[in-house]
Amino acid sequence: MELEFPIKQIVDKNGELVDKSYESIVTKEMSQDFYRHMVRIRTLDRKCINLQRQGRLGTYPPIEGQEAAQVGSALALEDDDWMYPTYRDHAACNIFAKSIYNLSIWLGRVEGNVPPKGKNILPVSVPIATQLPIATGIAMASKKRGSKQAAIVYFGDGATSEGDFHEGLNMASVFKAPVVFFNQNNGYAISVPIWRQMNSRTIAQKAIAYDIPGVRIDGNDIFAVYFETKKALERARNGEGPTLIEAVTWRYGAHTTADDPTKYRDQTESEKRREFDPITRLESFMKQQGYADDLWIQNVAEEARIEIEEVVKRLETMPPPNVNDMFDHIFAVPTWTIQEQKDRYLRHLRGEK
Ligand SMILES: Cc1ncc(C[n+]2csc(CCOP(=O)(O)OP(=O)(O)O)c2C)c(N)n1
Ligand SMILES: [Mg+2]
Repeated sequence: MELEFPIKQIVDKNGELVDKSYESIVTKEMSQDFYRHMVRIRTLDRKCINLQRQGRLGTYPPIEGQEAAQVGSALALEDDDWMYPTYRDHAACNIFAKSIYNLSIWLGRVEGNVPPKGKNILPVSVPIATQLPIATGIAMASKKRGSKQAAIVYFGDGATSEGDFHEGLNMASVFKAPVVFFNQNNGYAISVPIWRQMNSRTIAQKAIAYDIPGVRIDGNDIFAVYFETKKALERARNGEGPTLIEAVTWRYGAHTTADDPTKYRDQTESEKRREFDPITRLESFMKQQGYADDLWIQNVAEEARIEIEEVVKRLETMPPPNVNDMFDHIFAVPTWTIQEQKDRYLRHLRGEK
């Protein structure tokens, strides 16, 4: 199966352009743009971990290592496409939205789930895989309306063991829904390594069951991510139906800041994966091509640092979360069960029985 679903790569871990058919397609401008976005995201991610450690942010799911998968796929979308993210896809959201709008999710504020006007980004899905059938529905609706909007839905390796994964893919295949199923295989579902939750050798091969294309890509090669996602979106827009993309990547750090990865894996082994890092790889490629030098790289880092400091400043002027929000944004009119929970909780906060 690994042979039938080889990992597609355009630039290898040493920054070598291995797929020469992209020679004139991968430009200086594109490389610089991709690099800048990945550095912004890594700076933001590291900042968030520090803020959490200082008690200035709630539990936070880090993404370090997955920057290429998220930035590359988000940049492949058209402005009015639909995106359905999970809790780990804040990079994809911010890049697609062209604005860092969602940090306050980790402070319990609803604004973090509200994208800039005109951007079709759903609130992050925490219940694993539940977003897949919904994304299929969104794509079917777009097709029914005769629009050219496609949908992309993100999910992890662990999500492929849920029924919703199979329901989403089957329905999308049957109705030729214009949806791209974008899987980030980061090796783990919290503490469970991929080999303990499935016998399949790849995630891409699961597409066979639904007779849709399954593409396995190097998720740390931003060019492979960008171009394969673009192709899948094109197929969707042309009425050819869904595609399953497996972006093979790695999460260096913890599942969330509430998790201790040393309890289930050797972190020195994890750190060795930096050999395949998406940012250093692009940096080597750009230096080899003469697209970047140390001064340019330093400037990008400094610009990112300044931008993220500003984002944090804005974040910290927000008022504390409103407890009503927890109950008020699930249904337009709350069910009696939610109303009861809300009343009980508010009574509790007032110190009443
Ligand atoms: C339906 C459901 N079951 C269990 C959980 C608890 N849970 C939260 S994250 C997670 C692991 C998901 O792993 P994966 O899909 O690989 O995504 P990753 O966190 O690696 O991005 C689990 C089991 C949940 N949120 N929802
Ligand atoms: Mg995972």
